[in-house]
Amino acid sequence: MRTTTKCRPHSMLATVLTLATSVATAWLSANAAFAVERPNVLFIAVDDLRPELTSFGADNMVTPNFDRLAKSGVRFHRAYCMVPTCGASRASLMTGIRPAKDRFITFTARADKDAPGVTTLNTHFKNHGYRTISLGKVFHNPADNKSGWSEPPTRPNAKPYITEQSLAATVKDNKGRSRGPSWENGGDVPDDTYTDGIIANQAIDRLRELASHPDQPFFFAVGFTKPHLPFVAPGAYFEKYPVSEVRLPKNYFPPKAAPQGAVHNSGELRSYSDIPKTGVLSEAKARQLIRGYHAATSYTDAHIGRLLDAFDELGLSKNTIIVLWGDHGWNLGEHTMWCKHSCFETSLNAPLVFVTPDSMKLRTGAATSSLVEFIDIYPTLCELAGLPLPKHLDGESLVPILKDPTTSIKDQAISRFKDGDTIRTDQYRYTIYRDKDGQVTGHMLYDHQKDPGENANVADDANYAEVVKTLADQLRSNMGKPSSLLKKGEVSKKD
Ligand SMILES: [Ca+2]
Repeated sequence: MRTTTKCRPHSMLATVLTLATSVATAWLSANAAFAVERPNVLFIAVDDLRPELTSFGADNMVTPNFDRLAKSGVRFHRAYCMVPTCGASRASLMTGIRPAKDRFITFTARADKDAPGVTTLNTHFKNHGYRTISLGKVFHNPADNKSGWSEPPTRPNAKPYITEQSLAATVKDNKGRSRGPSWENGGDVPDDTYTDGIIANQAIDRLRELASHPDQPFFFAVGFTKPHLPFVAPGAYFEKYPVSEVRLPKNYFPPKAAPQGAVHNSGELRSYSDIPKTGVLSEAKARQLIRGYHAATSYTDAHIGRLLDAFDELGLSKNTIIVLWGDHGWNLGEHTMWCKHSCFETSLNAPLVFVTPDSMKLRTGAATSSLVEFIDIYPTLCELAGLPLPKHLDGESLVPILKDPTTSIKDQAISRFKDGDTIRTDQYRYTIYRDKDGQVTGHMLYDHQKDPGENANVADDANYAEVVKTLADQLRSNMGKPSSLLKKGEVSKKD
């Protein structure tokens, strides 16, 4: 076990607030600490991006722009989403509060419905004089927390498919939605034939306009929509991944002794017209999907590159923080599973990068293996911008890690999905499943020192009995408390 250096930024801030005579004074004090007054924030979300990027250790990816961003800041190799599905992950991140069994459950979860009255991240910046803008997919539902933006959110949407072949293969799924193939090679078409090219065009225009008002700080959220299914991109991005070089995961098999239901049926993928409803996908189909996901990742990478080019050209790096996050992980055939929606590492680990202006004197070009959670993004941005921390926040500021990437601020990352609650520590991932009455229906433990692929559940191995007991206690005492058990006026907080 690695030695943990505990930092408690909440108490540091509390000290600042005690000494200050007003919030405004505290704000100025905190900013003075970073020598950038009211820094802008460029907040980049990427839908369904798993940490399979060159800068995160991949040897098979073409992601020069994610890597360029990662190398100019601090990249977090062990960042975990709170819930591995779009709406719930984003609602938790934007409120800064933990999910629970009755809060932030599904892909349609909304912050303003599940945590009414909570000051979201964008609202907090708006309340402190920032111009807050949402372009693309930020909250899952564009109507969520609408009042927290200075203007109505915009979400350009191109047609999902363009080829005759895809259009002919489009069918209605069991929810009545039109579903075409899981992937499409668009051939020789302009990049803005698809949505992320359009988002980038609009984001660049908006960035130029924002930069022309230097007296007005901004919080600009740009949400890219790929590599989320379907994996569509112009042909040039598919050509970066020759078919003959596409590899299946080493563990294209279910884990040994995993509880029933831990490996799901990849339901989200099954609704696409080229995917059989049940059964393990053929290796040929698996290779098509892997290639498509990689092509869609490189496609979005190119558009992040265009946005970064504009950012550099406008000279924004001197006073703008960039944070980039994928909203959760993605299974690309590991354990024969696809999509997210599970309590395995591949569903929960997602990319997180912070880039700060040079004058803040924080680290650049560094990687950290500290365990962090997406609820930590909100307090981190507050501290960097010198804003007071709302009392409801469950996370911790990551600034100590941005100063020294060997620092740890917490001993565990805790996530959940539906009936599963899961804890990741330095060495282990342990998950407990319960039925609706709270009775335990199964559990699984993976020893990452011996089994980083999570291929053998050892929860019932007598040699791990003490580990299981310790982790179950640690999970119980740190997981989010259900909203139904909170007292009036409380928002979340663990037990
Ligand atoms: Ca997502």
